[in-house]
Amino acid sequence: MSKSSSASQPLVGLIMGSTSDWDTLRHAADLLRQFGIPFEQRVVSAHRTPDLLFDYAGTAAERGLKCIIAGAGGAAHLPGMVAAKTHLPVLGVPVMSKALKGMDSLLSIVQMPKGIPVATFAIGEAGAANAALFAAALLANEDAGIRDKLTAFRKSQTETVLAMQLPEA
Ligand code: RP5
Repeated sequence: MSKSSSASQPLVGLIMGSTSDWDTLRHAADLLRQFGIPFEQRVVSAHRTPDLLFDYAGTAAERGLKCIIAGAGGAAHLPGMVAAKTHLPVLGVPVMSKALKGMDSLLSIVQMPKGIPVATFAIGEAGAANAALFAAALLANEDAGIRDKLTAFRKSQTETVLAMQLPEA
C-alpha cells in the first residue's frame, strides 16, 4: 500500500508493517472515516524499512498528527519502535499471524519495558476497530464534533443490544 491521506490535515497516522496487514487495519480506517477524522495510511516496516520508520515517527508530531495507530504481526516491533521515536500516543494493534494466531504479535506489542508505553489492543479486527475508537476518544477531548459522533455511536450500540431478542425457550 502506498502513502495516501484524506483531503484535510491528517490527525491520525495509520501504519502497518505490510500490505498483508490491511485486511485487519482497514477496520480502523473504516471507523476513522465514519467519524470524519482525517488520517493518513502507509506501510512502514520496522525491520524492512527502518530508516522510513525513524523518519515517519520522528516527524509525526511536527506534521500535525495527534496519535499513531500501528499494526503489525509476528515479532511486531513496529508500535514499540514508533513509540521510541515520538511522544505521541501510539496505539498498537496485534495482527493475527499464521504460525501463532497473533499471540506472538500481542506479546511483542504489549510487553513494552517500563518507560516507553504502547496502548495495546485486541488481536485482529476488534483491536483495529477499538484502536480507531480510542483515537476518536483522544481527539474528542478537544473536538466537540468528534465527541458528538462518539456519543451517538455508543448510543446506537446500546439501542441495538437493548433491542436484541432471543428465541423462545
Ligand atoms: C510483519 O510481518 C507485518 O506486520 C506482517 O504482519 C508480517 C508478515 O508480512 P508479509 O510477509 O506478509 O509482508 O512485519
